[in-house]
Amino acid sequence: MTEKPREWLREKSIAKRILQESDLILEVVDARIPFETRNRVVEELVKQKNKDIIIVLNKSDLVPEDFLYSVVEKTKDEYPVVVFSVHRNRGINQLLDIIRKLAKKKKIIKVGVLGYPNVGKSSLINALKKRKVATTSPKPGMTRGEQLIKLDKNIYLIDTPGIITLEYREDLALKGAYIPDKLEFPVETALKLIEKIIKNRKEAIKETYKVEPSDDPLETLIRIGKKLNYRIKGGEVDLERTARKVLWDWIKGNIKAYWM
Ligand SMILES: Nc1nc2c(ncn2[C@@H]2O[C@H](COP(=O)(O)OP(=O)(O)O)[C@@H](O)[C@H]2O)c(=O)[nH]1
Ligand SMILES: [Mg+2]
Repeated sequence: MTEKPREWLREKSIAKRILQESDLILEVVDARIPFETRNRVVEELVKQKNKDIIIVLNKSDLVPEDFLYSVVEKTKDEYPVVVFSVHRNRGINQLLDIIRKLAKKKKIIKVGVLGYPNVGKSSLINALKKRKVATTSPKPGMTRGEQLIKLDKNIYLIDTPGIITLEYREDLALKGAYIPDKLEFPVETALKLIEKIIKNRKEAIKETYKVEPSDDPLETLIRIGKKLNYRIKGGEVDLERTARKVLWDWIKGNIKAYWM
């Protein structure tokens, strides 16, 4: 179940190199789980290097305004924060203004775009550029290597693969940052996710699967599997298949749950 330490070192060195090169860091987070998708290790490195950082709350279209407001209130004393949605074209001009203001003081600036896999880094770059230059995908981990993208004559954006620090795959999957099909025990992870959803926004289960959520995550998973008619031989619910489906729905933003 443990991630190889080597993985961690490689990712950390990518983060370090990008921080070295960048004048400004955009830390892109998933607005549904804004604190879980912030990476304190990366933030600490940014602080050490005295670089500017902006938290970008992407996928804001998936959460209500009052939730966004609370997140901004809780974040803004520590870092500047921009509410963003690639899908709704929200926050683009605000972010461009901030970047351009900073660029005025310098000949050339490089903006490093960091964040967990699948938070929308490449989509955000395309939105800022107003055309498709970076590869996007609903599958976590699709951006390989770094990509330098020219925004203005003196502004460059650096697209990066998601920065993963030492974390269990299960935890990454909960953040939408790991492909569910590669999980050894998807049921375990799906149960953890369902538990969080039940605790924070039960209705989301009903909205997505048209089943009544139970307070018990396993019972809820079974109800979802029955509704989807995912069965194994003999008629029992196919828990693994149901678990993967739930995890994919979470990644794709089909489940409208969110928490601090
Ligand atoms: N709902 C929603 N989905 C988004 C938004 N931005 C990106 N996505 C989706 O998130 C997935 C991952 O996007 P991508 O840019 O490849 O993420 P990256 O791995 O961080 O570069 C894609 O399926 C996008 O369509 C957004 O503002 N709202
Ligand atoms: Mg990408």
